[in-house]
Amino acid sequence: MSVEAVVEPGPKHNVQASRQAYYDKISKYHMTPLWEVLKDLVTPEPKTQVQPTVWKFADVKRLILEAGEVISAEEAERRVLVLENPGLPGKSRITNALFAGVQLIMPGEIADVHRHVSSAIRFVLEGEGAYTAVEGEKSMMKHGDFIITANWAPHDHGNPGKQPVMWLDVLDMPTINHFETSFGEHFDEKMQKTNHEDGDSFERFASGVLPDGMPVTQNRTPVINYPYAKMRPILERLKKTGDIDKRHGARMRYANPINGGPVLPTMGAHLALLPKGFKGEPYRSTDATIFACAEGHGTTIIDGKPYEWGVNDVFVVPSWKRYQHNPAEESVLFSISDRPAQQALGIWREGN
Ligand code: 1HN
Repeated sequence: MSVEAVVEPGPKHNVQASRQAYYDKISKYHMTPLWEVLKDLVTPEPKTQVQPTVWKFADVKRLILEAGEVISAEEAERRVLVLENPGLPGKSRITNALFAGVQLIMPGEIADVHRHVSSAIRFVLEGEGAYTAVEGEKSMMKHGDFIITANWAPHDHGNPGKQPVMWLDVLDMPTINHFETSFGEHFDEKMQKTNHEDGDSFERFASGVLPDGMPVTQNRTPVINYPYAKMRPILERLKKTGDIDKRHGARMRYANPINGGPVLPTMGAHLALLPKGFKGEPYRSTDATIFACAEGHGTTIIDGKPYEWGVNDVFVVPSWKRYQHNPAEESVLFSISDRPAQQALGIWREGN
């Protein structure tokens, strides 16, 4: 006779029924039993709804150009297609902590001045002749440029050029809304007065000198644009001297030049060159990471499955999922995540 056969169903049923009655009773007092949910709250490893996903630029471009016919930048305020993670439908986010979208600005359009608590970064995908103005600096946007719009920085965009211009927007908005600390406001003027010429903050703060007396405690970079034209040759230097990480390739971290910290307290970014023939070793970390391909094409194995990417494609690796990069030719990947926030809280981990 099996053990189960001697256990009477009655008492067990009574235990469950009496527990449920107890739960119903305490729920009226806004209390619930931790022991029923503890295993979901404290897991042996990070649990995530985020799904590895690739957004192919051919699709994104075709569809956002269509949005250009449906709504003007002015009406939309910001004409952005949200890259919504299929594991987080309706949540306007690509990872739990970060928003990502692709923005289009057509020739002759402007997106007028506003500011908000959410910090934003832009990574320029396609088109030339548009600018973004941030804190009085007007910055022309070119493919691969990495542009910072810090917490509460006034910003507006415009396209006096001839081509549609598209870029990746990443914001820490889900994090700001998690803390319920969102404020935002519009300015009366459509364009900021810009008394700082293009490239001013890069030359002023990232040239190995600083304006005398400048405090070095600022937790965000003073640089508005890290131009691809300045970054790309540095990757070439790393490659030439063999400074190639076995997991990440020849990789740089975008730094706050006044103290070496991350560009923003909530978001950090890297730029990596994956040499021809590179076979990345496996890596994982607790910061779910958004990648954008600036050059080349290849495959990234995420959690055992291949995801193919090419120029301007965007893909996301969830927290703690193992990944390996396999470029099919020399390639450059931009990446961004909430790593600085996790590190500030002492909860960031990496592994292989
Ligand atoms: C925003 O202000 C911009 O200024 C882009 O270009 C995307 C997504 C959510 C909230 C604000 C921009 C945004 C955003």
